[in-house]
Amino acid sequence: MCGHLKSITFELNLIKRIMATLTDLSSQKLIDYEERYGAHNYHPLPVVLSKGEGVFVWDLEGKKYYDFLSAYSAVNQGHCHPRIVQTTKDQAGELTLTSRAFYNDKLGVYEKYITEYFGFDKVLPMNSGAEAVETAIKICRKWGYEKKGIPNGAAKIIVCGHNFHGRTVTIISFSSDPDARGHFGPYTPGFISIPYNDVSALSEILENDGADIAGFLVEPIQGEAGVFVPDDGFIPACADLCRKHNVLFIADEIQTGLARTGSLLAVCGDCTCDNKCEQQDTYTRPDILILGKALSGGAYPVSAVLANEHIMEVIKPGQHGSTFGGNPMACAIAMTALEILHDERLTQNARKLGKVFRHRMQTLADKHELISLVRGKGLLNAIVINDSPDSSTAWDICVEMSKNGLLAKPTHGNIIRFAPPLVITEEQIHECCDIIEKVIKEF
Ligand code: IF1
Repeated sequence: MCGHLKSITFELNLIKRIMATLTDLSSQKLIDYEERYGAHNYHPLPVVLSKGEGVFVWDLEGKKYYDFLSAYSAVNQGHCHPRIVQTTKDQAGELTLTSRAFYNDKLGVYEKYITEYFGFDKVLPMNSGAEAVETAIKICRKWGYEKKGIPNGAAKIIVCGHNFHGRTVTIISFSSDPDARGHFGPYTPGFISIPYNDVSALSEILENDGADIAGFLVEPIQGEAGVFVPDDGFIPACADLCRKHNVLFIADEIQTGLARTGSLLAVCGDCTCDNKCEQQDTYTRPDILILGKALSGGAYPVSAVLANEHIMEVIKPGQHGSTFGGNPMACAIAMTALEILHDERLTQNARKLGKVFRHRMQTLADKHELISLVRGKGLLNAIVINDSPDSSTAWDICVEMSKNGLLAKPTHGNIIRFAPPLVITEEQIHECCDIIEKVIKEF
């Protein structure tokens, strides 16, 4: 009976798709609509997706693709994970939003769950990643004045070159990307940029200027910069320096966290435990941890800032908040999304299949001049295409891969990022490597 229903649903969907192509809403029409009515702040690959399940997405014409972007690592748990879909449906029929003017019956439970999961005293719930980064900056500055004793208005936060932390005015104020910041000034002051992966640059600034520095904000692996993995000792050394100078170590794990890089958080290094961190002394613990994206498995915008009491207590009623932050939908979905990481051992899967993927890509790179470098950790990987960043080679390769049933997107012109949902199997990884190999060979 169940199988019968499934095939009817499938056929209905197929008919719907055929209808869509025959009527007004063909892919080209929808692309034209975006062109005509939407702001041109993106340049998408020309596929129009209308369905997702696990590692797969389908376009309007019914063509099936492996998703190797995972909405920039937001769908680590796979598209439309049945447990997340069920939680969303259940909660949508109960209560969606109260604002924080009143208590709701999910927030406290979620706060207990997520703080125990990551081993922090407190959480501040927000929605988008950029909001969570802004929140961390506000907490850090306030801590600087009220706990460290920095003169009011003088607090500085150290950031790294080629960072990506979001798109608000304050965040782009410390971006080094001309597109991200150009003509959006005047810029927010109070940030000092040092090169990424440069411990001595951090040490020097802290020695010379440490008294006015409140925090150091860093991505444990730089995503937008093209999956740039720092040297092994970089993160622990930075954390040690911060501790020595009474500076908050702030980790933006919006993209790298939640099993993506083969550990629960990228700052956990080689630790494979997948919740309730038990090795807090051995591995680097940020003073402030920022999460987003996969915290909802892609079903809802959910972000969070975690810290211990002596830091979080600087925020008092009326000093920060958001209409949607901590809403019951977000709380229910986030708990399910975190449970899935643990129950399906996605950390371990990402670690194991990441090695398989990089090995296949390295073998390919050794044989083909078109690939000059393979890098990454867990299932956050990239290949560098041996052509100028101004060339269209990487874009053309991505278009060709999409025709062969695999979706990935170039970044910085000549880098292709590969980040499939973490529920992918070894067999599927090999099939995807075959597709990439075929396209590279024919190129
Ligand atoms: C876009 C990249 C990924 C992030 C880190 C904060 C945020 C992000 C480390 C802000 C967001 C996104 C946003 C997306 C492109 C994307 C991205 F290419 F820019 F680098 F993932 F790879 N910190 N990253 O990666 O989170 O406010 O977007 O929820 O189109 O801007 P958000």
